[in-house]
Amino acid sequence: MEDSKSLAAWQKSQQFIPGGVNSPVRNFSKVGSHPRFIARGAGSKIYDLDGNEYIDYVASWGPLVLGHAHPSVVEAVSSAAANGTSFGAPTTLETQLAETIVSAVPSIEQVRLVNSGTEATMTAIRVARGYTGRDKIIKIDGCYHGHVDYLLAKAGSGVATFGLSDSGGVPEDFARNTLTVPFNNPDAVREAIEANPDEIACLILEPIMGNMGIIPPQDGYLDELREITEAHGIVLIFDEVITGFRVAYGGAQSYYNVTPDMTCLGKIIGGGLPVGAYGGKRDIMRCVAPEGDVYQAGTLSGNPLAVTAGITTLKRLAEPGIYAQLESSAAALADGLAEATQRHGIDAWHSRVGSMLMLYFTPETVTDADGARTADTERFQQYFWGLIEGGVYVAPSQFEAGFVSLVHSEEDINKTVQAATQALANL
Ligand code: HOZ
Repeated sequence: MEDSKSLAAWQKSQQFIPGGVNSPVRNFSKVGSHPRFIARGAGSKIYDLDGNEYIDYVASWGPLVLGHAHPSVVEAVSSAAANGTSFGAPTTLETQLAETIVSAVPSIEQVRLVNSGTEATMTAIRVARGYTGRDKIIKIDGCYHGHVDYLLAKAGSGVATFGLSDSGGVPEDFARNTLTVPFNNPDAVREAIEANPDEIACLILEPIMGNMGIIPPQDGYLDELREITEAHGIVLIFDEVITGFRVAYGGAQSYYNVTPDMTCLGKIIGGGLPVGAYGGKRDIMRCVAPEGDVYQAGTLSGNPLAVTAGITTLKRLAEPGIYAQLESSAAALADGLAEATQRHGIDAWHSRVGSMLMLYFTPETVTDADGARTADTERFQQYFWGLIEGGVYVAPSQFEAGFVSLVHSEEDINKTVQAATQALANL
């Protein structure tokens, strides 16, 4: 496969950008090569500089549920741009997106728009601390909440891909108030709370782990977390940056019918432009400045282009039958992959919730981060290149989710299963 233009682009980018990329997991070093530089995307496909076409399951790491360059999004963003790209003053577009989010997401009575998921989680925790007057927080091993200093302990995504236990540059003092417990283990949460009575401000988690592959909550786990946190006055925060508007219009909290106190959003609500949001109960959100004393601000927060792309995307997702379509395309893909691993006698754990899916190369049943860590990353690397050769683009990491979008056709799914079957046969 021709890749000389991508290689040249990467050689140049490395001179000016660390690792040649603006986010570590985009670098292909963990699959032993250099990244493909993308020239353009259309629908379910992306095209690299060398003209190779791929069926894309990265979907910009989740946001592009409508596919690349969706005509309505492109048109809406173009006309918004013609009216000015940023004002640093309120627009009614922001209220429109906020109202849509409040009507869709059960836990959100008020919401603040920011520029990234990292900003959303960082601020939600600050608000929870301000609201409770407590300092300590509980996070889950393998959950990734962006690159916030004190949340990088035992994080997923790039931290897991690069085999780091946490990040350099974070003073021990910053992480002193972060307690980490395993996923799907409510007793571990109880123990952490008992050991730190009246000291825990919040428990933050991805209700479906999406940065360590895909790990769904076991039956009753989220309900138990809801009960425990409520009993101790601890703010329960769902990080739905990935799952929000992805597994259901109301996110994982409506899918599992468990309502947290606060929710963080990003990705899909920006329709492929930079955005984040945090929201929750009105009495908690009242702590945010200028109403309260918890400060958070941003020059480009609520940016008209990002907000317009978000509104246009959510409008489409609100149409009837959308989530059933995502479910049936993703189920067809997952079934095809499961059949292929079985046919070739390959140890694999297949995980899927709605249109998020993962194939782990492990004989284990993956229920937490330690289970995910048993996956054979060498095997993943070979599989990854088999897919690339077959014209299928997935994240260059065993620990990053795959996303099916509304534009993946039956033909795309069949071609993907064929490419995967060939890749598995060659392992
Ligand atoms: N944290 C994102 C993946 N879970 C990385 C996004 C990117 O590198 O673009």
